[in-house]
Amino acid sequence: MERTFIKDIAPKVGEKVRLSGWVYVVRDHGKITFLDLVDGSGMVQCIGENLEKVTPQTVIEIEGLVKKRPEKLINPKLALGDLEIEISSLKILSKASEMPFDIGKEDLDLELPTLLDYRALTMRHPKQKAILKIQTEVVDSFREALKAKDFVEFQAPSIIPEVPEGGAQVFEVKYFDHKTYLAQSPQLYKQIMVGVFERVFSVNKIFRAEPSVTTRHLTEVVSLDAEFGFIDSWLDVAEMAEYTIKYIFESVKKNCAEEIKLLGASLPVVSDKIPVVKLREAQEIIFKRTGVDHRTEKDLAPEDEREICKWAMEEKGSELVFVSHFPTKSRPFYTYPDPDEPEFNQGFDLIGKGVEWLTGGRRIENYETLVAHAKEWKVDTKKIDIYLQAFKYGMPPEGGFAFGAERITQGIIGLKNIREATAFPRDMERVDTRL
Ligand code: AMO
Repeated sequence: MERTFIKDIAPKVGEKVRLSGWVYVVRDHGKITFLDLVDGSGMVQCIGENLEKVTPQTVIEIEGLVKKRPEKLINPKLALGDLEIEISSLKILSKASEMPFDIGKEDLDLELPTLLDYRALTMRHPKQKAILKIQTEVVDSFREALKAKDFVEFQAPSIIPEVPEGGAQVFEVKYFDHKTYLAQSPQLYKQIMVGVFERVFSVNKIFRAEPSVTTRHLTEVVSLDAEFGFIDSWLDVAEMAEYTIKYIFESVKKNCAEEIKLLGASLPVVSDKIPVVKLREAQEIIFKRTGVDHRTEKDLAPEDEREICKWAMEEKGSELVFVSHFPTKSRPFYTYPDPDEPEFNQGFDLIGKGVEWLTGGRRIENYETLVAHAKEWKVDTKKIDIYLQAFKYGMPPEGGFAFGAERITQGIIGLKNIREATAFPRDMERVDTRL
């Protein structure tokens, strides 16, 4: 008999099927055993008499009859909670050792280090799987949103010769006899690609040598990057970012409804138009609301990001807010200074639920200005030669943005720690095992 996926049993009531999967929970009632069987597609309760003893996570193959459950035994929490399988035969394919924790609990309730120490197992819990499913949907829908706007995906390199974003947060790579870096952003490459396809995006790993352990920083991040030409203003870039994040929310709502429900999450509230404030305006608002005076700081502190989101929700009905116009000197060399106030630039962040989800902005497209900026920012122009070529030989006014996929997932679900938003988080203290 051919294997049936659990999700496909509903039309087979009254028929015999062969199912394979993992035992999730076992309940022994003397002669009768109840077990929940899980495969890649779903979960179903199975019942058998005088079965061989099985432990949670043991991989089995069964044959049995698909039956409707009696009305009062229907489990409304399960997608297939109105069905059960009456087991006629059971074969063990791979026996599982005794689990180090009870995986059958509604909530795992493990401390984060334990959750990660047993990552191969904890990810099998329905709520952990739900997080990873949402993360996948975030990435898929980012792609879909941009393809619908004629963006072309490209593959950015991971080994780069120069640091585009500035700062010391890079991993050096000994590359034969040369010094190179793990890419902290595909920034320069996506800009080059605007000269090729006009509208491009990439889904890449980026690497940040974050020297601190926080609830929102990883050292390896899935970066969702976009870049496009022929813009009239930086606001066109913010608009595209807004369209993209709203598309992602709609897709998660539509395609991960079960997961959202299981996690008790609710999608962020966004207004028709996400509010936009300049950094200095945001700092003024924060000062007025809290008395905290950060009005001369060059960026928002974490508590400022939380406060400006509170303001956006209370005053504008949006859990997301754009903050623009950071001091030109505090942002990377390629960011476009505002002609009306050149000490501030046309770069912006999108803050969601109190955390930065995205950075973007208009870029300098004029070759001479770009070279002058690179020098002023102490970027070695010889090492970014192919980048500069793209600008010397015709580049339209352009801009772009990058979301951190884990930050979006963390925000949508309301996870306390970003490490839960990804399968194999890397940080200063962990590369799979604790360092
Ligand atoms: P930035 O450095 O702000 O911008 O990164 C873009 C987005 O990536 C995510 N992110 C991180 N997430 C988790 N852990 C980290 N250590 C981490 N670092 C970054 C954040 C952040 O908003 N080149 C620009 C983008 C652009 O202008 O297009 C850049 O790299 O969500």
